[in-house]
Parts: sequence; C-alpha cells; structure tokens
Amino acid sequence: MAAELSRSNHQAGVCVYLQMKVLLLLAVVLVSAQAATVLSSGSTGYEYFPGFGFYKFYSQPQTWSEAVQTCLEDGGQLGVISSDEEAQLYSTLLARHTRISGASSQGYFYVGLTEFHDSRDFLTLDGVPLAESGYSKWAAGEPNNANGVAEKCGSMNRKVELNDIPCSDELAFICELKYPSTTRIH
Ligand SMILES: [Ca+2]
Ligand SMILES: [Ca+2]
Repeated sequence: MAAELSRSNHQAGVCVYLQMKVLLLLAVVLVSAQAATVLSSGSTGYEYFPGFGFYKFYSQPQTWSEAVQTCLEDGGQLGVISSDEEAQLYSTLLARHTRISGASSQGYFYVGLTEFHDSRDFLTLDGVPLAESGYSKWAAGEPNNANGVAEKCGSMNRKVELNDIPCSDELAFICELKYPSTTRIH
C-alpha cells in the first residue's frame, strides 16, 4: 500500500514536472514569436543616437510623398531637423553615402518640409512653421522655385542647407523614429 502510494506520488510528480516543462516550452515559443514580430515590423536598420533618437538613411530614391509613406510604414517620420546639433547629426549620416544611384538630383535629400498651399511658407511634417522649427537654414538663394517650376517640397544639400525642390523628384532621404512627446528633443 505504502509502495503503491509512493509510486502514485511519483507519477503525479512526473506529471507536474512534464506540465511545467510544456508550459516553459510554450513561453519560450511565445517570446520567440514576439521577437520575430518586432524584427519584421519594418523598423529595422535604425541607428540610435543618444539624445536624439533613431535614424535610418534610405539610399533608394523616392518621390517626396513615397518617402513620407516609407517612413510612416516604419512607424516614423520623414526627417525634420530641429536644431543645429541635429543638423550636424544629419551631416554625419549624409557623409556615409557619397553617391546615390538613380537620384533625380545628386547632392539633394528629402526632408519633412512642405509648402503651405502656394504661400511660399514652409511647414514641417509636425505642422510647425519652418521659422519656429528650431532649424531654418536655407541654402543661398533658396527657396526659389528654380526655372519657374513649382518647388513645393523640402530638401537639403550635403551641408544640410535647405532647398525647395519639385515633389516628383526621386531622392534619398532619412527617416526618424520619434521619441514619445515627454522626451522629445527640440
Ligand atoms: Ca528630428
Ligand atoms: Ca530650389
């Protein structure tokens, strides 16, 4: 009787042990699945810069609205420069890519800046007037609607000076993943 009880206790023990093992295995599978989801969300390839956030350079040229969409799909935003310090960071990122194949204009890159109707006033993608954005350094003679062509989208040159440019041009660009508003750097 005692031996039987002991065997039954032992079997129950083995059973609990197996159940725990299955639960542990399930937990591992679930955690792995979650990690895979994060990795496949599109937000990969972003580099973290302390004090600023996550940035990714896209070297495949796109139109301005395509670039906006690409950044949105990453859960981010087409780059908006908000300070001289951030402009310096942009300059560092641009310097890593010396030639962009297939771009409409070599030396220009889209930023999250667009003309408000036909006012010649430019707003950032946050809806902030450029003059209040913290960084509004136009290149010499810009914005100029060059050659009489409407240039309603914002770009920057390699010196991170701003230039209005046709929105249909296909240019490389930088996306940013935004900080939560509480920690946003301006
Ligand atoms: Ca920014
Ligand atoms: Ca221009």
